[in-house]
Amino acid sequence: MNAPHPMPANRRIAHLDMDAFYASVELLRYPELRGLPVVIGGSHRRPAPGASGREQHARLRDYAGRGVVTTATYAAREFGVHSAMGLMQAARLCPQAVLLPVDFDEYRRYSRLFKAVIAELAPVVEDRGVDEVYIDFGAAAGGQEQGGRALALTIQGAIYERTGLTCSIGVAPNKLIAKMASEFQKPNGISIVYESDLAERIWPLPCRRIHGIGPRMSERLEQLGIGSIGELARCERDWLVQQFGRSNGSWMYEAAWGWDDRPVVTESEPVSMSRETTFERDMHAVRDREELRERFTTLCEQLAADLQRHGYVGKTIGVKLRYDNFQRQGRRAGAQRCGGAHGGAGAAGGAVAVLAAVLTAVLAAGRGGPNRLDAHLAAH
Ligand code: DCP
Ligand code: MG
Repeated sequence: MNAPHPMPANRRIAHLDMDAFYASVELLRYPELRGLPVVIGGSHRRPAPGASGREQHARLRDYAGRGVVTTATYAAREFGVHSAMGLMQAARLCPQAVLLPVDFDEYRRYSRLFKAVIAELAPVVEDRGVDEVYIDFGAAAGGQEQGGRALALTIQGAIYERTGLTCSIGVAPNKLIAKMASEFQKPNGISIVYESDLAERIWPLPCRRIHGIGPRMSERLEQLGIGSIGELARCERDWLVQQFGRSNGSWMYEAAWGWDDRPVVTESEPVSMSRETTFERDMHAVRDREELRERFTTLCEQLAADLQRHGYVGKTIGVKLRYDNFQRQGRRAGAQRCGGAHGGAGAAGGAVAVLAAVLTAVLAAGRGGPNRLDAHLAAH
């Protein structure tokens, strides 16, 4: 079997991702916590300025509420704590962890700072959110040396010097592989991957490590007996198209073969941001109204948090309900748009209220059995 497309020769693209970003920024403020399990999340008060010593900090064991872990230091991750886990569950795993509230303004400030350092060393950088970027090493001085290791080390060192923060960098022939490679040696790691490393370093990984294969798709792949990327690469493209539809099937086949020709784009202001979910069973618009409402509210909250994290405000809000499975996903129904969300649609409360109203309207139209719900918030 041959790879579907050769990768363009000599492309070197880096993916840089900050280590435990929010937590690491907090450690700059509270150096006495370095090396300890620290969890960021919840909305309690931070200690009074000027207070010092470990005793002043809240402990996870004293937490009561429904907040989730935003991120955790590597010391806390050793206890099994991870992003998106409930704080109460995290408290059972690591009661002694220090709990700090989030401070988006401070994280955004450091985000701008580390990106400014990179911009001085490489001209083509794509912003991918608060703590990650792609860098075109082909366009940067020295970017090809040692497969990119020399420039990666320079960037890592400069960021540390100017911010006190560490990051991990993957350098590869394309974005897809670079994104996977930046995780290979976290924290403070550099991984250089060549096209010829595909079978040895990429194929043993589970399919969900491909950016774009989420929990649902990877579950479906598991059901089909496909666990690793190598197993995915051995599937016939046509068979994958039958299972997942033309666009998804072809894309995942090419991804498994490490093929990706997306360029590094300097201006990456998103046109829209969205969250979506797929139900385990078909839902009925009337009978399952309450469950739909709950699931929908969760999506809205996630979306509002995404917007907040990236510092965006939405102007237009839309909802899509999908009534079919992967094979026939083109048959969309119930698409609605709502443009009346001016003045703070980016705020969580506003987005949730407007989107909930749109959903009610969609459901009132009386379509039964959606098995997929997409909530889209478009900022034009
Ligand atoms: N974040 C969040 N909600 C999540 C995941 C992450 O708000 N479910 C925030 C907190 C993170 C930041 O985004 O600090 C960056 O996300 P990463 O996935 O890169 O996680 P970290 O940088 O914290 O850790 P890692 O060292 O694994 O990259
Ligand atoms: Mg990170």
